[in-house]
Amino acid sequence: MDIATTPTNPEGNPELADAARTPHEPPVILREDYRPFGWLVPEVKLDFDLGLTQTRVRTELTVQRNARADHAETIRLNGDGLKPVSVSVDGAPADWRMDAGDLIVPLREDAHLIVIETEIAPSANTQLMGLYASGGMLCTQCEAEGFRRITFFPDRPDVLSVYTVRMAGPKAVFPVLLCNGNKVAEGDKGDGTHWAEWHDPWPKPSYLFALVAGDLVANSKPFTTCSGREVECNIWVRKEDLARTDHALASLHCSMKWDEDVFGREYDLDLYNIVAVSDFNMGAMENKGLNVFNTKYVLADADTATDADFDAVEGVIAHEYFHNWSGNRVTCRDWFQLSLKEGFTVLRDQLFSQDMRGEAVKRIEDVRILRAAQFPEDAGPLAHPIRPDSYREISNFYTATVYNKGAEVIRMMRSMTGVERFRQGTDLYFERHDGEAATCEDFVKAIEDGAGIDLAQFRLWYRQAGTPRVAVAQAVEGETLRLTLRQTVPPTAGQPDKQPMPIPLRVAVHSRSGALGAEQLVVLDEERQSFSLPLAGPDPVVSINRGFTAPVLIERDLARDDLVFLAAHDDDPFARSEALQELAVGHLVGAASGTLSDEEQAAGETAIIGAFASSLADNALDDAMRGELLVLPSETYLFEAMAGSGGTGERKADPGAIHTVREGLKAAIGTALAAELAALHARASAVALDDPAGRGARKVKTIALGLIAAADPARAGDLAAQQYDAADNMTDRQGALMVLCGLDHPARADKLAAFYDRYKDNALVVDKWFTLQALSLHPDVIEHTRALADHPDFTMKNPNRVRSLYMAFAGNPKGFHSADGEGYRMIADVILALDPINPQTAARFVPSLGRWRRIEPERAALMKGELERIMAAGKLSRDTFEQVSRSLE
Ligand code: 0A1
Ligand code: ZN
Repeated sequence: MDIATTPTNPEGNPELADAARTPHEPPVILREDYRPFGWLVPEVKLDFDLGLTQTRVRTELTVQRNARADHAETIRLNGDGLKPVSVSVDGAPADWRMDAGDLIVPLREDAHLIVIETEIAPSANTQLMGLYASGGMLCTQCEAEGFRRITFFPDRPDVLSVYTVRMAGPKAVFPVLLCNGNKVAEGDKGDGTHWAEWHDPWPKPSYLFALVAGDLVANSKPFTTCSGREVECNIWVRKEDLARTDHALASLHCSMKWDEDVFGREYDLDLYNIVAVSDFNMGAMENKGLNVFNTKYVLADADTATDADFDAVEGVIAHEYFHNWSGNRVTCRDWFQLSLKEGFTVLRDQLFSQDMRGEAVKRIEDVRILRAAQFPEDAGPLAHPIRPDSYREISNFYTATVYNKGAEVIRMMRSMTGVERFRQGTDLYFERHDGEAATCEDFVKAIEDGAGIDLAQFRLWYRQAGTPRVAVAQAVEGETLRLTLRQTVPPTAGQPDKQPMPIPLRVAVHSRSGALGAEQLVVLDEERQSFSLPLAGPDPVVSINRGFTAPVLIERDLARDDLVFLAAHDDDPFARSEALQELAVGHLVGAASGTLSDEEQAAGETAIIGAFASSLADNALDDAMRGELLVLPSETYLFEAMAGSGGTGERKADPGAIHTVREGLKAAIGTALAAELAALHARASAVALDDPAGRGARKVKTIALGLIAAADPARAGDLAAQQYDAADNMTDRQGALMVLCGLDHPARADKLAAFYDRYKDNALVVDKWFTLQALSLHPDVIEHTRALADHPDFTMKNPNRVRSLYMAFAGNPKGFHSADGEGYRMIADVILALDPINPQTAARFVPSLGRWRRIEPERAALMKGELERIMAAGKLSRDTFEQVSRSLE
């Protein structure tokens, strides 16, 4: 069925919604059906009687008719799995009824007080949405539609209320009681229970509500804001984790300062609490004044966390902090506008991390993530614009498209206006919409007005899905180079025809003589357009999309030598790494498709080995950047390149062939550069943990080991075992184990056992132990993964653990794409087993199977067969139903 034409919307048309609400056909919500809610809820009072197995909630809603909405005789209060214990309006029992989980209460006057009592069972809540128990504490997750699992409420982001919350519970179980805003009162009842009252002065939508009760301790340090206000900052964790919270706290302070300096945003409460919980569906949540975090993004020390983990903690802490303005002070009108807060906040956290750790390497990493996660999404059945038009389950739209492509779209605006004018635009946005629930259109208009730029055509980026392709042709004309660009935006589900979009590209025309051309920005806004650019010298070589100014695929046939030249000499470090990637993609896709002659095969390999040799020898590079230049394109990205445009193309990706040629190239590099790689490994191994060059050294150390392993497994196994034994940090230990896991080396089992033994009490490190084995290049990876599912530490109830084993496996091309379909079957079984427990996490496994159309026919049939098997199982959650049905359309 075409989801975009299913005429059902529970807000706008309850009758139709009911008819469609069978377990098999959850209704489709349409963006164009948005209507303001009939009632305002200026004030909410909540009273919680807390217990792990049973919690009683008393809700007082002050409601007023919304003059800007149609007249309503009733109020619809959303509920999910709730039964009202009592409902009263203005002190008298109400004449309520239920409709598909929602509570409908008749209201006659313009203002009322509604009081509702509900009872919930936190420890039975395995979905981890609403109020749930985690490791003996209680916590909440309300975005997007979790508040309706706590109490009946208009659970939509355009209803903003001031919350006052009182909670009481047994002191021994819940010594710490936290909520949004500030604590205004507390007391002891003298019977073993205590209570606290919290007030949040900032009106907020229900998705930003949070409550935490548990046995926690805090690492605290105040931050003084630019206007001199002192903010108490706390990182709350279990006692045994306290020693690993310094990095999170420091990252929070850096974020607070950076947002003042770069975006002029000051924090607006006297308290900022972050709580780490072990059971969490996502990374973290920006609840006002009380962020709830997955422990993975809080806890870090050198013994248990890698350098990449440290970076991730810094990035997620920053992301949630930046939401205080881009998300909380200015929130979203409806969930179709999700990219308003997420795209903008991702851009803000990326810019922050660029400033903290160096622009080029961070940009390369972010582009790698975009290509690995978002490009495949945009080319597959789940493609959607950054502002989607319809959904059945909003949880399915927390995607790389809404987040990462959303950030790229705003980054393009910034590239076109320049940093200063962009800041004028964001200042105007925050000023104009502070305290409001805004739309993506409001954002674009504010940038237009504040920065003084016409974005009329640019708005297409919000509407059109699919990664644009830009074909590049060049011709020398006298003293200039004529650059001809042609764009195509591929057809995607429900969008067969596309219009050309403005595509900003930073370009420079270098000369093979060595002269480097000046950079300029061109904006391609027609289907086909030519630009005249000055020549820097003879034999021009075009460096295009420098810094990745636009999220597009560049298509061109640049001579191998030109790419080698750019890889060695381009003055933009990003462009250097791009040239190497382009060289490797062209070669590997050609090799996997069997279209290369023996000479081409040899010449390609020689060129890539030469480029790797230059990167190894170039003393001007630091190791962090060198590491980027020594990484081959991921297999997922190679699938995309091999499958060609739009998914309807003739050529299909062959995962088996891609894996073989990529491993073959690694082996060729490892053989040709054996001495250089061994020297690099030795040099890097001598750098101390706290040396400023230590991070880069640790990065190249394991990359070198991986290349050596492809060429000489026995030697690499010995080196890896040495690296493991010598390690005084997790980066080296995990790197050594990663390489060993892929080998049949005697040290493999020993080191895996030693690692488990050392860290068996640390859940986050045990997650790594599962991941290392599920991600490995070992020929028996499927059997290993299956055996790990029976390990006593494995559980389907903890999302981190499920992801550590199965998300890792689904991302391991060797195991997942095993030609007999065993990998596909395993992931389909996981989806079926997990769906009744945690549908949100189950649905996240569907996209890996959903790529079947772009894969060679035999594997495609196996993947599709598994999707059909899931569909036939019936009684699927909304989440999984939507993803599987879209993947089969
Ligand atoms: N707004 C959060 C992401 C998030 C979304 C849904 C969740 O529910 C399980 C949790 C977190 C962010 O962007 O960080
Ligand atoms: Zn976010």
